Amino acid sequence: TLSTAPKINKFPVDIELLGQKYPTDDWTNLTPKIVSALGKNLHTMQYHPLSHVRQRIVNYFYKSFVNRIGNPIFSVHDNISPIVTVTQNFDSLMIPKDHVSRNKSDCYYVNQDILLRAHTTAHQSELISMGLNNFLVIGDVYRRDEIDATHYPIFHQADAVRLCTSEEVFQNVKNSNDLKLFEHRGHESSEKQGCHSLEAVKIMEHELKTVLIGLVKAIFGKEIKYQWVDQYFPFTHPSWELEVFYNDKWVEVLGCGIMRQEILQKSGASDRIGWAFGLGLERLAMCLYNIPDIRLFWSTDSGFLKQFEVNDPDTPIIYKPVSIYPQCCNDMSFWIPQHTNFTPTDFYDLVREIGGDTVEQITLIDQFVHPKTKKVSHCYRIVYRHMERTLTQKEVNNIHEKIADIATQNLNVVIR
Ligand code: FA5
Ligand code: MG
Repeated sequence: TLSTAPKINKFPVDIELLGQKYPTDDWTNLTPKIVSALGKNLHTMQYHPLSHVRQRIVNYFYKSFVNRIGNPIFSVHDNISPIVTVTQNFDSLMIPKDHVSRNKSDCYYVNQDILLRAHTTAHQSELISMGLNNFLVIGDVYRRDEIDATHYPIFHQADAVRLCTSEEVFQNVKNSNDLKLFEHRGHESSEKQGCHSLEAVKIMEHELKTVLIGLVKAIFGKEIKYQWVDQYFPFTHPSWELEVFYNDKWVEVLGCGIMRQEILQKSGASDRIGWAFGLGLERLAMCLYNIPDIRLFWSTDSGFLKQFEVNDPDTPIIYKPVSIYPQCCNDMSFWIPQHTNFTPTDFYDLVREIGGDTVEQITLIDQFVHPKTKKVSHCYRIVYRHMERTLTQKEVNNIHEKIADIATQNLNVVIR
């Protein structure tokens, strides 16, 4: 018998994501919240803490790997669409058909063939097929997970791949003519894949671990305590995780390993050996800036974002918690007096004097010159927030009016 029950679906038959339509089916499990996060690209948003961490990773790779004439050899891909095929995310990485990570309960599926990438590793075999040997992929990734201080269904990863020829691997070994990358009829062991020579794997492993320790030291400083933990990934062998000691706890920051040779063979790079890693930007940023909760990265609260407004991503910043009480924004516009040396800082000082600790932030949001009178107008946004209690609108209005009065008297401005 035909079922007459209507199909319950949160979305219409087609769903539009990043400007493109996709059919839905009974695999579709996107939620409106996830859909609305697509395209936010926090990792490339100016001044965002995740963008500073991205920049520091990129700078480290640009500096550490240069060719003979001093140019960086790693290419950076931070703008690849997170909407990928099941083939990209799983099959191309030899993830078994019945692996738990493919479950509907773990991923956000657009339909049975398409999902939001669960890791930036999803792009590696395609980029290798394009002929790239050294590259970084940085972007947003999506996993169905609990929401707590360290887990969020959207986070950001940076993946790296480095492929080397036999000459490159053995270039620093004397009399290395008889050394080879590959071994015929070898056996897989805990140390290596069957097809690899032990000497090639050990040199690659050493470079990989040296690069990653250098990276965490470049980010956290020379004193950082770390440890390697053996791990399993379907797409690398051997594989490791790197943990750093932070706030009396070991925190896992990345997974890495020697790439499965089958992946290189299928992507047209069978004459090379490769290493790869994937790390979480939020994990690094939380340790680096002392950010206690992963949800804060999604904050649009200017009290959070303002703290990261620096041009140099190496600037040391320690996050200061924003009060949990709500903000209250009031704007103030005035004509500034002509023929005086009024500066915005004069006004900032006055506001701080009168508003005291209820003022969290002041920003000059607009200025213009009147076409006829040539008078200059400034508009300031004042953000009020008390650290210990909720301010009433009436209280805020009183302070705001007092600021207007005193500015009129002391700075000769004319409120508009
Ligand atoms: C991976 O995603 C592998 N693709 C990494 C990899 C790439 C290994 C290339 C080998 C070669 P994993 O699921 O462990 O592995 O995630 C990698 C990193 O992402 C973790 O170490 C962690 O820093 C971060 N991460 C994982 N899950 C979350 C989460 N729910 N919230 C925030 N960060 C997370
Ligand atoms: Mg892991």
